[in-house]
Amino acid sequence: MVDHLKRLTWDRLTGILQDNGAKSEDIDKVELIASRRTFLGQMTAVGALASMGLASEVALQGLFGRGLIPVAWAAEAEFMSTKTGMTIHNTRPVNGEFEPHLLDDDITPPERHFVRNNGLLPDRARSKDLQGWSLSIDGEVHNSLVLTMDDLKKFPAVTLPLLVECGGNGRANFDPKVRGNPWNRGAVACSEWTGVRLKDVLQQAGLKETAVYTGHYGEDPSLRSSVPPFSRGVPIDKAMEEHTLIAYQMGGSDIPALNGYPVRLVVPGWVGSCSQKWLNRIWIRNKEHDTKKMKGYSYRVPKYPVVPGIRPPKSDMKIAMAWQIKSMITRPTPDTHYKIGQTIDVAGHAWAGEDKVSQVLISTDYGVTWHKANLTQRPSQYAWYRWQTQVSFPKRGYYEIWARAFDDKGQAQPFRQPWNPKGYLGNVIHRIAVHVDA
Ligand SMILES: Nc1nc2c(c(=O)[nH]1)N[C@H]1C(S)=C(S)[C@@H](COP(=O)(O)O)O[C@H]1N2
Ligand SMILES: [Mo]
Repeated sequence: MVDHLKRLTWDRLTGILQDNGAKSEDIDKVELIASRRTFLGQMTAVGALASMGLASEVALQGLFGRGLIPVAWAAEAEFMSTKTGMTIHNTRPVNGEFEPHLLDDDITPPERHFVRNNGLLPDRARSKDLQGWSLSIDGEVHNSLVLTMDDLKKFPAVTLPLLVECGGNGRANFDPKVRGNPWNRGAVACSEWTGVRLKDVLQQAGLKETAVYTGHYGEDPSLRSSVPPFSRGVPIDKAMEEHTLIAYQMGGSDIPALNGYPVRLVVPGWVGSCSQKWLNRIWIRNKEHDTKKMKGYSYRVPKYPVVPGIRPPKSDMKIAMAWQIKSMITRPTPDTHYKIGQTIDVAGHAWAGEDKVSQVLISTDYGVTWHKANLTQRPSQYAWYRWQTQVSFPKRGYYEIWARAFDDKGQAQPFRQPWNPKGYLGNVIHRIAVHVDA
């Protein structure tokens, strides 16, 4: 708790520095000295603020320093209780994930779908009042549309298990460390989504020849007025793909407030930021969408492998799109104790963005030998695959179970995480600890 409050404080300070015109290089420098998790670091940052004459902000710092959250923010917290067992990285905006052993279900239940918010929860998500809500489709279309919920539900409904994974999932495994939410492995979910195909809606609007990209907008207010609304987009081909949905239900019920009520996009297999929540507008563009979150280092990775810790120029960055081969061990719970020779059920999921998973290999001897896990076919494209196997250990001691997935193109998960400046698309092999007692 204390850790995440310190973290919250640091994020707030970063915001204050930005609002006061500090350059991102300078913020980086302050952060380097401040190393966000230490108390001394926090104090250095407070000192920096004081020297900028921001006395009232220093007072606010006092509030956080005592572990208190301004009452105005408490409403945000109300919805966090719906996510039982979530590891919370931030409360404003809300960011939280689930440990892998809590994500064992083939279909992730709504209360275990991670939360990645850039801004604040829209009032409508709290009140569940559809009055005044509509979805507009405009830009490079022949007929702009303004759809109510009833209009939207006139399109054929589809229900599919689809994977959504934050582009930053796995960031905690980057070395050197990178800034941003320290997602470990749980910012991923394979929920059952109900909605309509984006393709069907775009066809009704009639795409012009000039339509090349989408631009997504939602109802969530930004954290600060100086921050533009969170908006990203996808190439028109991905928008027209039959698994790309405008969803209005998760797991057969309304989409949870924190996950985008009443309507969101689900662009499966791609970085989660493409899946706009609290959706109310899709702007069809005649060029690549060009908001802040599409540019610079945002949701971008180097075009070539870089020396860890070195930021290539912006011109050498490309947009992060589909995920790569990846797996997760959801059984057993890490650090479980077993007896010599006891059979241990090992299981998990594997997925590969746009590609197919071909095999999952397991090692219990630090990668010297490997054996194949049973791989079950997924129910549909963009759902994750289930794999399972059994292991046992003949001698007492500390052991690790490693899982490594391969895709149909021969790509495999790396043993060490390749580095990029913002810690995106992390897919290093998953290792868990087990103990065998005498
Ligand atoms: N309107 C809006 N949509 C958004 C976001 C946001 O902050 N605002 N976050 C995006 C990011 S970065 C991710 S990873 C997914 C997370 O979806 P979830 O919170 O339902 O798990 O939503 C995406 N859609
Ligand atoms: Mo994300």
